[in-house]
Amino acid sequence: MATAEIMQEKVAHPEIRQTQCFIGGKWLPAASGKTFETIHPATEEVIAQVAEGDKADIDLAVDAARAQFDGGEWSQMDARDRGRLMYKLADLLEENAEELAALETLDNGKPIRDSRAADIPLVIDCIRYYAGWADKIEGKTIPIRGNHFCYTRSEPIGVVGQIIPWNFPALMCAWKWGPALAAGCTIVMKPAEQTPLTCLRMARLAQKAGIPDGVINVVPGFGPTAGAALVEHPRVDKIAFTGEDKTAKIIQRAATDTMKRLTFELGGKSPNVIFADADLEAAVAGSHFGLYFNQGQCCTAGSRLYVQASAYDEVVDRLAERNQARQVGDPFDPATEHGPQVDQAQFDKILKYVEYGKEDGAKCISGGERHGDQGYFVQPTLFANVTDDMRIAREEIFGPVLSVLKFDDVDEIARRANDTNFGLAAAVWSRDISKAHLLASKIRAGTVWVNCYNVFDTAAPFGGFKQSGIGRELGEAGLAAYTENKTVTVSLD
Ligand code: TXE
Repeated sequence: MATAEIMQEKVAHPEIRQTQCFIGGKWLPAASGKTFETIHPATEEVIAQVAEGDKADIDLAVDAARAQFDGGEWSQMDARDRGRLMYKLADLLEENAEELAALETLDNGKPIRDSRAADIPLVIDCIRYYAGWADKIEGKTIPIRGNHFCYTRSEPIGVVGQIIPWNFPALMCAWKWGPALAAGCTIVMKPAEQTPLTCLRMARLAQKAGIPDGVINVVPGFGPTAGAALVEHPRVDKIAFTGEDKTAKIIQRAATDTMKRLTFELGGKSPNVIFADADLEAAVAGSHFGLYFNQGQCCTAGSRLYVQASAYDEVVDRLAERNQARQVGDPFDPATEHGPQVDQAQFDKILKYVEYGKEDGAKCISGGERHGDQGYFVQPTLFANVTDDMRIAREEIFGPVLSVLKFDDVDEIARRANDTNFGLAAAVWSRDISKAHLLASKIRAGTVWVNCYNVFDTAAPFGGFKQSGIGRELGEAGLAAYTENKTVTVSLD
């Protein structure tokens, strides 16, 4: 069979191997015996029953993580050997990449071409990148006054609770495990209830890689039960959370009494600005990708597209053409570009916003309906004539709904781009490099892309200004979020 034909063949559904809690190296049912269903979003079929962890399971997992941190094998291990185990994990992830990609597509619904080309390669890259950091976390010597020798140590923060969402389940797992393991922390992770399967599979591969039992623990379950128990636990030192800003505020309040360290990576309403002097073909392609990639379920989604007045109509027309051509359908078909939303709740939320757009007077140029009659598919939707006060221009939709707004000059666009409580990402498209740099400096966001969109690299820090988050992930900054700084001062008298 020719290679091209193999590429076009539908990918088979993978076997589901791990569905229980992973605690202290053991695979255990929930203490309550309860399970919950996880479904395939393209067909709404139940694909597995997963252990429904709660407080008792979190308690056991924290005990296991504490035992490794407080004097266990992990705490005694040379940093370079921690790195070696992480390299081994990255190799095993690579060997099992095809299975992991299929599992991600089954649980989340994202097209297999994306899981294969983006999610899983980025997972491997992240673990490998942080493996290299393990033995390079250094302190300083400081010339203080008097006859003293003063130095700092970067020590692991301790047992970390990690709570992740469903939009990039395996990748969010890697973003959290990578820096935590490199720093020498131990982990209790709660994956999203919609998508627990790749995280559990990755835990099995970590076990095979030889990462000692209890260093990584995974407790699947729901937010207000398992998640809340982790946040409130007195022997957990830090919570790293990715999800909705409302949930982060609940976590912030619940973590007050134990004064846990908190890092948050939250939502956005990212402005994407196209000047009339941009390469419009590239700007349209990048803006289309910047919103519709992953069915719009990206915290960085460029959901407010501002186009300079003289280019406005042309950009809207070209975006509409791309939407017509977009292949929506079975995510296991390698030709599919656009799969279903993750679940009924997200599907309902998105269609509600489509109605808001119509009610508020925006012009629906393409899409605006459910696709088909099975699964949580929403057509790629494009609204023109959107104004800043409309709900579709202000609130995070987290779906394939693009709002196109008009602007005239640079000063006006900086003010409008910043008129939001969010500050995660932004983009500028222009051939005038000074103008692009000027606007990049004025936009209050953690990431600004110039003449590109959604370019992520494990080495570059990522996170939000304002209510898009606290702290940074990835790069050296992401590592710092898993260490405590200790100052040691020695008398030389
Ligand atoms: O998020 P939640 P949901 C945004 C997006 C989406 C909306 C709702 O706009 O439409 O959030 O999605 C756990 N204590 N983002 O409801 O609830 C939960 O179990 C501890 C943006 O899925 O924040 C899951 O593991 N944990 C975002 C995780 O938090 C709790 C990605 C995220 O779920 C908890 C996802 C609690 N009280 C959604 N309640 C991004 N920034 O990428 C829930 N959780």
